Amino acid sequence: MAKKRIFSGIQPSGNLHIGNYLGAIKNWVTLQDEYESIFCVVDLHAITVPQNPEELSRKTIEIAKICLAAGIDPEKSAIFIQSHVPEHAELTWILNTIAKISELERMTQFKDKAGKNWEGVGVGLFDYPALMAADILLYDTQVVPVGEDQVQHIELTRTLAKRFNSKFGETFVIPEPYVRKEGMRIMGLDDPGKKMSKSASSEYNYISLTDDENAVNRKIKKAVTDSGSEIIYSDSKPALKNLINIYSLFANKSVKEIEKIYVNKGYAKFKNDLAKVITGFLVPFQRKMADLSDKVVLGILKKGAEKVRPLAQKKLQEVKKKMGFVL
Ligand code: ATP
Ligand code: LTN
Repeated sequence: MAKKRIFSGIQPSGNLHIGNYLGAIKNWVTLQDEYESIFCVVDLHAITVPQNPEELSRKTIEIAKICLAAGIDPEKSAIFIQSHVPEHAELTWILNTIAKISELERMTQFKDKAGKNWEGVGVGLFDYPALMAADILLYDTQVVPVGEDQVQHIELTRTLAKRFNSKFGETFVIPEPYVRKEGMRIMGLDDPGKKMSKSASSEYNYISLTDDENAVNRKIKKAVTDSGSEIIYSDSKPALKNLINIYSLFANKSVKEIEKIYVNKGYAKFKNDLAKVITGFLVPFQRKMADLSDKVVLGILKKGAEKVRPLAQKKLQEVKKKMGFVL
């Protein structure tokens, strides 16, 4: 039986943290064996908020390095830069004519990012979900692995695909979101009520993928905990629950196993080991990143674009033909 196809994207902006890794990239690495996988560095999405040009190109390569060092295998998966396949932008324009203002206005991410005075906000930020729909629909994607926060965008993608199909005839595959439970939401180390975020005001909120051993130790030591001294996984102990989740994902141990190890051991020992588990991942990961040259990475990204472009071209031709464009 043919493998199902997945597509996912990641923005080349900000400093990636372990939440991004555990919530997104780690899942991609696992999924690439089971699915035909396409991964995209979404630079066109990044410019929906102002970007410094040098920074954008540096980050684009850096994100690709992160994916490769984390285990995305270019022999198994295609990894490429969104703007290298111009069909993404062209299909976005077409989908713009199908999407409704009221649908885009409802998007939580837009409301969060645009704030109250959204009349002055760029149109690109408003239109972000249409570009994301184009990414997904160009490749007959069946499954879209994403964090919980992106599910609303996939639902909109499904709506647009169905609307197009019913107006112009069967064209797009209707994609399903795929959200892995444990990695779903890593919370801030300084505030387990909010997700770990690169835009947090304190560096004690997150562990960056570029943090060294010292920084990891410092941040884990300072991470807030709940009252009591037992290591138990419970909704009534949100800070500890988050730390156990992080431990579990990095050490590939179940929550139950972790609870068992720390019976009568207390927070100090648990935190000490957690810091070790995290650096145990970060040190070899950072070494692999350092070993990848910009040139090699760009070569891989260009090859990835060559691999997927024919699929995108074919789908876009089909769309244009159905809509009545002269080809
Ligand atoms: P910001 O918080 O600054 O808005 P971000 O850190 O959420 O940005 P994105 O670029 O929006 O980063 O997300 C990249 C990927 O990482 C997405 O798939 C998103 O769902 C996932 N992700 C981001 N933060 C977390 C988190 N705290 N826990 C799990 N997954 C996360
Ligand atoms: N919006 C997503 C990134 C993204 C994406 C996509 C994910 C852009 N295009 C297509 C899945 C499929 C984010 O911010 N994580």
